[in-house]
Order: sequence, then C-alpha cells, then structure tokens
Amino acid sequence: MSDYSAVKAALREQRIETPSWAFGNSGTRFKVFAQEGIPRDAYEKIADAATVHRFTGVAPSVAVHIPWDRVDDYADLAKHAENLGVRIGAVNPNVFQDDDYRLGSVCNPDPAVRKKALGHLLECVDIMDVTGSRDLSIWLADGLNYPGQDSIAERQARLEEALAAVYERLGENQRMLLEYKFFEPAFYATDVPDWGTSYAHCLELGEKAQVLVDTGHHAPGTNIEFIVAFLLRKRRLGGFHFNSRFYADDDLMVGAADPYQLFRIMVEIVLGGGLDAASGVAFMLDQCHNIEPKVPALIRSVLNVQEATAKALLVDAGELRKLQRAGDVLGANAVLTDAFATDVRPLLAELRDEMGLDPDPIAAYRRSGYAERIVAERVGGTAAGWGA
Ligand code: AOS
Ligand code: ZN
Ligand code: ZN
Ligand code: ZN
Repeated sequence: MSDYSAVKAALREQRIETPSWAFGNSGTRFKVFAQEGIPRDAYEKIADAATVHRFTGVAPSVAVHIPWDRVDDYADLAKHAENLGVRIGAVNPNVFQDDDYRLGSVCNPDPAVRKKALGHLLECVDIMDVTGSRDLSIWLADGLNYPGQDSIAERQARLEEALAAVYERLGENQRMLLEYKFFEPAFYATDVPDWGTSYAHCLELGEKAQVLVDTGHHAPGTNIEFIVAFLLRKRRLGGFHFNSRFYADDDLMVGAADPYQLFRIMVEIVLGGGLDAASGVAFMLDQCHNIEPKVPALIRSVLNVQEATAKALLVDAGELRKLQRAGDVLGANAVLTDAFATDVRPLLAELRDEMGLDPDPIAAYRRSGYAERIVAERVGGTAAGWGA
C-alpha cells in the first residue's frame, strides 16, 4: 500500500483550472436555460471561480475566453483575480462566433478572414502578456460539411501558416495548446480532427506547442488513456479539458459518466510523471452546466478529478511493474481495480481538514449563503458566452 502522506502531498499540489464560460448561461442548440445569479461580466465570473477555489483549495486559476470575457483593462482584471485569491489561467481565443467564420477561421478560403482570425489569436497573446498567462488554448471550429467544399490539403497549409505565426509571437514562458475534435460544428471533416494531427503540427512548431486533450472530443470507444500515455511519454501533453460525455461533446461534469475512464487516465498521468509541475500538464475543466447550478457543479467536478487522482495515486506502482514483468495478467489488473474500488473520500476529507478547509466543500458552499447572495445582487444582465 502506498504511503498516505505522499498521496496527500501530491493531492495538495495538484491544480485544477475552472473555465469562465462554465459560470455563464449555457444550453444546447434547442434551448439555453437562464439561471438566476449568473455573472454579468468577467469580473463576476472570476468571483465565482474564486468561490470554487475557496471551498476546494485546489482550483486557483480560471481560464478566460475572448471576446466573451473582454474587458477594457486586463491588468485590472488580473488584479481583481489576485485580490480574490486566484489568477487568470489559459486564454482561449474565440474564432468561431462571427459571421465571417462561416467557412472557417485560419483555414478559411478567404485571405481576409484568415487575417482577421490570426489577428485575434495574436491579440490573445498580447492579453497573456498582461495577465501573466502561460497558455494560449486554441480550439478551431474549422472544417467542412460536404465533400469537395474546399481542399483538405490546402486548408492544412493555411493552418500551418497561421500556427507558425502565432508560435513565433509566443514569449519565452508561453505555450500554445492545440485542441482537437473529430466533429462539430463541421460534420464531414474537421481541420484538427485528432491527436495525431495536433501532434504533427506541434512537432513541426516546436516544444512550446503542445497537444490539448478534451475528453469529450473522441469517437465512442476511443482509448483516451493510450493517447495520454503516448503524448506524455513524448512530452507533448499540454493538458486536458476535462468533462464527461455519453454521446457527443456533451460537456457534462467530469467523472459523472465514466469515473473508471477518468481513473485510467489519471493512472497514466501518475505513472508517467504528469502530476509533477515540471511536466507542464494543465488540468482544466471544459464544461457547461445547462440544468444544474453552476458553482456547486464546478466544486463537484473539482472533487471528482481529485477523487480519481487519489485513487490513481493509490496504485502500487512497484507491485504493478513486478506483476507486469511476470506476465501476471490478473494480478496486474487487480492492482488497478483494487485502487479504483478504494473509498478515498475519508482520505480527502482528512486532507481538506489539514488544509484548513471544510471536509465537505459542497455542504460548506450551501451553508455559506453565496448562492443566495449572487441571486440577490446580480440582477439584469447575462454575461457573454453561449447564452448571450
Ligand atoms: C469545443 O468543443 C472545445 O471544447 C473548446 O474548448 C471550446 O472553446 C470550449 O468548449 C468553450 O466553448
Ligand atoms: Zn474543450
Ligand atoms: Zn468541446
Ligand atoms: Zn467544450
């Protein structure tokens, strides 16, 4: 059995980033359900993110999405975050919501649209300079709906050109994370459909280009932990967008649909050294809480990642290697299933107590009166985002 103090020390160091857009109203293409107490601007989204951190102790940064979180003064926004005990994390450029982007952004056949998209990506690096953010998190909605609609090969060339220009602009301590997704909003072909495409572009660009794995962006049955192990070994795993899916890019709470998958991913992370800060793996959430209240849903999501991580840390790596080398199939498999079957909640409650937190963050949040306060205070207005 692993040493619990080492397990706790690793859990104490883990950082999970919340997404600003998860605090805003969201929905499906059928309906956006408005909730009460929704943040009206980026400042209030950061206040909600700070609340998630206050109760969990391991979510000290929040990713922003531009222009949804556009403000006049990003230094002031960063200061606001700092005053609330958090900081601005990844900057996500939005090159998918303008009419101009109907045929794509940086892969668009029209050079003027490509120029506009590139300009926005570069503007986001300017913002990173001000906020001190490390990661530019790029997801492109570019793709094709119909065979013959555009040249797949030429679009790759356009993509290469834009990525190279952004890479060139990155500062010494900045990175570019390239997210992939095999479908949606384009349905016939996507310009960055899979980890292989993202990895190939990152390899060409250089070490500051890293692959971002959104757990909801794979075909059903895809072995995501294989991808994670491969990329981590090649030092190209930039980070995650965690969420759960049953069918498509459902963006449900991480660990809700398949906690065993999340555990298997975290096992590869732990065994491959991905929890060490030096590995640079960013654990970010990318979720939309369409029907459930958002702040406690994010608290719950952070706890779900923590639980999976705790179980992965309980895997006896030495024993596992021994059994693997001996070809003991059942024995090696049991090392994993035993760890997964362990109830880590008491361990996590103890850890929170040691960190000066309430052992039950959701109950503590409910008692805090925060939900009632934001409903009373935040009247009139919806933040930009999916629900705008
Ligand atoms: C879209 O499917 C991707 O997951 C992106 O990360 C996107 O920018 C994010 O979901 C915010 O909408
Ligand atoms: Zn994502
Ligand atoms: Zn997605
Ligand atoms: Zn998403």
